[in-house]
Amino acid sequence: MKCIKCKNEASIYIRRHNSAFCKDHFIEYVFHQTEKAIKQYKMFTQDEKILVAVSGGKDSLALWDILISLGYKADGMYIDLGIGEYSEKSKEKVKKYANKKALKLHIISLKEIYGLGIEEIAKRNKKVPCSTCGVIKRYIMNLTARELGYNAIATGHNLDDEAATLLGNILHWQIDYLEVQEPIHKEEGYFVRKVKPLYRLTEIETSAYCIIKKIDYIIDECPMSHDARSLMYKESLNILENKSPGTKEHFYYGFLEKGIKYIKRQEEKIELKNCQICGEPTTKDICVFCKQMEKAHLNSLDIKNSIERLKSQQ
Ligand code: Q46
Ligand code: ZN
Ligand code: ZN
Repeated sequence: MKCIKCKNEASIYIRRHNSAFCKDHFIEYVFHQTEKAIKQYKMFTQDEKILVAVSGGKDSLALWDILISLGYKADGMYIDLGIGEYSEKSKEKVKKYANKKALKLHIISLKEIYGLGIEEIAKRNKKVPCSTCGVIKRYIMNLTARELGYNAIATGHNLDDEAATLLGNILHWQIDYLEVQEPIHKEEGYFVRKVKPLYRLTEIETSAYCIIKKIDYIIDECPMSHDARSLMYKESLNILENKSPGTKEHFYYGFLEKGIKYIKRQEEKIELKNCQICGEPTTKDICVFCKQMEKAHLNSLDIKNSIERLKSQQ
């Protein structure tokens, strides 16, 4: 098979576009798809500062590398969740990448702050690890980005992730979630803008990008991940994609172009107060993060103080 651009031997075939590319033109394709996503949703500009949430996996490291290659000002943020060997290995991959490229990387470690990892914290507040983890990660990312002056938080969600989430949300008619399934959440008060610049690329493409660019990423999944449903949705979509290439893309892009406008309700102004413990915005008296930490007998302000320390080291 020949590359559609230069007619040299192709290295990768993208079935849904019926296109084959050599290595160089595949990288160009990846850049083009990412730029298209950034421009279409006005995610950020070359002058803005972006904080990339890096986990050590293929998607987030590819995202960081793509943004830097495209000339964006992107720093990394790694949250060490204290999940044994998995966290150690993934942290090493992220540090290795940042050092190699001489990029700025912020690290917040739960174990260092609390002496506990996510599993123990979740056990203490009687929640499953992923729900505790989600709350903690969102809180830390937002606070760090805001305090350190970033304009946007970028995450490595890809087309497979977004299509699977969309399928799950439709199967259960989760209107509240469907309304916010665009690849951008604009900034709101104290909440920093959140964007997903890789929503036009599949996970096979982000892995291929890392392999071609020799980016060393962690292949293992987080051992806490037991989300059988999301895996099932991904597998179902893969069956459809195999039979009819382009299904995932049509499904998600079609939703963005045609479907979401019927679902989005008039934006109601939600009254935000300041959390009585940490001062962060919340609809309740105490924010969900502080509630969780209170239940786990941990001081939520310790996180704020660590972020203050990061700020003073700037
Ligand atoms: S890191 Fe955290 Fe994920 Fe691990 S504990 Fe669950 S949410 S699976 S993306
Ligand atoms: Zn080529
Ligand atoms: Zn709070």
